[in-house]
Amino acid sequence: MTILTQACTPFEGQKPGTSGLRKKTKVFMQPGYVECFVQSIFNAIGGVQGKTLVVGGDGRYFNAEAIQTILRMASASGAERVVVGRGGLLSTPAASNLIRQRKADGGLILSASHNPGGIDADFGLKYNISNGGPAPESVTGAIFEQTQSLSSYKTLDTGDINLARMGEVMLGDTRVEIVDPVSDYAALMQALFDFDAIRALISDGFSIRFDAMHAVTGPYARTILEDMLGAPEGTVLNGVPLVDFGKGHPDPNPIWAKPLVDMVMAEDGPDFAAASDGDGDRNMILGRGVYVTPSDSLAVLAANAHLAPGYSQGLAGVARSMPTSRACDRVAEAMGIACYETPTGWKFFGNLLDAGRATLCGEESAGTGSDHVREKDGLWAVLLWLNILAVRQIGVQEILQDHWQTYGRNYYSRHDYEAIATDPAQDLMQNLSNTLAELPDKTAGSLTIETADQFTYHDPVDGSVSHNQGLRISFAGGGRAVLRLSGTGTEGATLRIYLELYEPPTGQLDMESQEALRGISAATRELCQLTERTGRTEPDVVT
Ligand code: VG1
Ligand code: CO
Repeated sequence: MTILTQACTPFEGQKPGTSGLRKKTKVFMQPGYVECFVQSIFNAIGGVQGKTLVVGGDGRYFNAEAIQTILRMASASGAERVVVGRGGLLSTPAASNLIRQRKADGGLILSASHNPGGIDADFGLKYNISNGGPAPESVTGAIFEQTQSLSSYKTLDTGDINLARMGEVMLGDTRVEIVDPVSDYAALMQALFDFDAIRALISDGFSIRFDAMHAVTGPYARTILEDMLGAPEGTVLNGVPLVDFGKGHPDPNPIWAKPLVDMVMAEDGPDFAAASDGDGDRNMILGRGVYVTPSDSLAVLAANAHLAPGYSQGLAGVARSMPTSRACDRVAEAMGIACYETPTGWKFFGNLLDAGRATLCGEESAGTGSDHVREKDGLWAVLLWLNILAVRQIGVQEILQDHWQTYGRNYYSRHDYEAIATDPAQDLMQNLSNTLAELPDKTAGSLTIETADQFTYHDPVDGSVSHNQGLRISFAGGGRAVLRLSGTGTEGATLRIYLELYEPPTGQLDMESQEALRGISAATRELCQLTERTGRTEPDVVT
């Protein structure tokens, strides 16, 4: 096997976004595209000579090919060991766990997560550091810088290796270890949760459904829910990972997982249902007749986590992304623990988790996790819910009611306006940003504005500062709107408008969410001149 040094010219736009580099699959399939990005990662982290890496992905179209490319390149650059999931599969939380368990130097995760897969859909690649978490901005910035001046990459003059067989193979001087993607992760879950209690709940007739959306969690959910916890066969729906996710959109929300929502809304529906996304780091929680917003889920988990063995000592603190509702803040306040507010994207939680300041973290986009790994974790959230339900012996609906009666209710919804042309979307944000200082005390729609600002994050651990992380507007009467542009899309711009209204325990707790938020939505659309600037009147996706 010979090491080849191939000349290359930089590709434009290899800039990691909220969670790694995401582009159309065909962009990634251009000759040299993956190679240039991977070499830039290696260069940015000081090379991989003698290092151990973890590599795996969500199984989408082009996953296997890209992994072979990465393995050849890791070998050509002198990596000592690469740990790969069998078949190239690793859920994002399982990859994070493997990086930590094996004390690897880092990992490459191939996924565009909740974005659809297939030759005409999306692909993604991201680098995680040795704590198991997504590379922080200092590293992603260095990677981007490398992509702009790269002139060559190194690879190996050899064919593909067989990823279907577990065990070790040598690729040049690099030891490639192909591991079962599920077992280490399942063992971690067993250490955190009371599997006996959950097994008893299920054998008592508590019925559950888990929709893996033909994405990576199928094998994990089957092993854990059906094999280890005794849920009947068929509990896991769409459990076989497919390269195009069965042409679905692997985003676990009431829009893209509608069949599951319809199921729990039926009279004879299951007691509990959940779904996860393409790479297994998101979760949607449902109970019979009820959808739990991710923001409420985080708050409920924070209030009840001590009921699970892994968290019986209590929580050091909680953290949420800025647009996530402030429901968990109230729990933290009542518990006397800190609550941190970070920008969108899991990479911002890493320092807080490493420093032991936060135990639980969450995002409104269906991401919840804890210090057990350094990624959000879909099945973990499902198991924590099941553990809590097993201990409390009441339904999801009752848990929510009880929560709202104790802490009040944060009505919440996100409205997405997708595939807007980039210029008008940026102008809209810029224009609103320019007027922020004048907004307090003005009225919009029927509401009075109290405060308006641009969110800047000061990382309390390493002192780094991240600017322009979203526009925040608060209204008299407990309402809030947040506006930001998505950093994971691959087509034009997606404007996300996050809406929130707080009702105290003595207030109205049983409104329909969209109804409760109507005034805030109208005021925000007026303020940002949505229709004038984008031609849009209604959101494409409401979650
Ligand atoms: C979205 C979500 C964000 C999440 C990110 C990655 O980012 O809003 O909360 O961390 O996706 O999730 P954006 O920039 O499009 O709003 V995953 O599961 O797609 O890796
Ligand atoms: Co994901």
